[in-house]
Amino acid sequence: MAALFPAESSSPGVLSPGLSATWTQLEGWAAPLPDRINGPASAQATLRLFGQSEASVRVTLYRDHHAWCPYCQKVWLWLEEKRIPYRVRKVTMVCYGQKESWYRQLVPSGMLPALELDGQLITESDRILLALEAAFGPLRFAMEAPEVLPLRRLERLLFRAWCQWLCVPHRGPSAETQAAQDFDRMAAAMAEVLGANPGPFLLGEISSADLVFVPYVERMGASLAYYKGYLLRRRHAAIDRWFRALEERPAYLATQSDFHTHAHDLPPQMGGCYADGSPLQRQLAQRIDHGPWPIGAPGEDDPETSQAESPDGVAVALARVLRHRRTLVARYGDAGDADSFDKALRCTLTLLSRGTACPPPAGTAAGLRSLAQRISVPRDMPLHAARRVRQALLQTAALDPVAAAAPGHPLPLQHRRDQDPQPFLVASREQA
Ligand SMILES: N[C@@H](CCC(=O)N[C@@H](CS)C(=O)NCC(=O)O)C(=O)O
Repeated sequence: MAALFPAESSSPGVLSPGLSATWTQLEGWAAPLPDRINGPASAQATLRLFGQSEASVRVTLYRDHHAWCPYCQKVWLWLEEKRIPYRVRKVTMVCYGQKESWYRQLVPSGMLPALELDGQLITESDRILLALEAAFGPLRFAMEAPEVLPLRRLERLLFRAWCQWLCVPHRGPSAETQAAQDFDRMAAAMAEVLGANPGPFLLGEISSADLVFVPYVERMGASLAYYKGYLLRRRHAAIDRWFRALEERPAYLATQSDFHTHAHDLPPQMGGCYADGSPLQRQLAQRIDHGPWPIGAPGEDDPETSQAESPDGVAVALARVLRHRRTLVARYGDAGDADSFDKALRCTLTLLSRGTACPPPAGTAAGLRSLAQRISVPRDMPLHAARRVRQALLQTAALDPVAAAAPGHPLPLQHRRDQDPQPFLVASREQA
């Protein structure tokens, strides 16, 4: 049995092929904690000051733990773009677990987002933005400016056309084609507005109008690639240009998810997402789930992002996994044999950070594959880091000496309680 397990390396920086690094070595290679309070925006931040004093904070944003709620993303982006100091309190969405009772006392419906401004509680994302505009001024154009109102209506029409295409099951090919054309026409209407401006944004420079479109257009791009084989950014150059301009902005990068996360979080939220089963759709879905990433053909633009990985991408990915390593071992390992998954995770991180392949203990492939399917962007880490971690998990699983092909636990379609944040929160409190 011992021969199946990689030995542990004892030297601080050098690894022989097949050896797994120790936790101490891995910690030495991880990126240091970033300055979440005054540095670039981050999904993990709970206080943002933008160089101001803590006493200046007038705003608390209540948003979901999962960093998935589209209405929360809109408000979150607005605060970041305007550089308004704020606190974050995170709440569980019903789809992921039990809603916190303290939040139900504050907001009986349990709906997110909510925001406290100078002690006043406000719900409904558009009402929140109006209140923020009244207190801090608009983000270039106000939500009710005559330039913005027709764009907000266009966003709703685009949203409806997306739902009609994505979320209606079992219709014939001609109705499917019609729904695709209807969506494409609405996307073309957005592209036309973008094309009418000299700048890349809807009204030239970034404004509240763009923030209204961001959350769902991001979800449209991801879900239509996965379920319909339709690449929104390739199809509409002006929308690609808009995303490229957004991806130059640290505020957007911190809130941006990826195709994999959205493709699997949307079905329970939307009441189902339906694949068209075309060869292109199946090929893209396979790549989104199993890589390799980026999912485009070599030499083509990456359909998910225009941003190259940062030089410390691997060290960031490593730091994010290390933060939760004990909880990950407890959740994805075999209850009676935590040691095996501990080693499997170290093998994965050794491959990730040193490029040294390391066979995991026998029988750990299913846990590694389950974890690969549950890395969530931006909740856990940024897009490029998630690709690295998923790839290392899948490559390590394939080296399992007895169960190399074992599949991971399937992702649920009706809920995502497999993503319950509670165990991670308990562990974070214990570490603090
Ligand atoms: N019209 C509301 C919609 C908010 C909404 O639908 N929020 C969802 C999350 S995206 C929610 O909180 N659902 C309850 C839950 O999932 O726990 C707004 O604009 O704020």
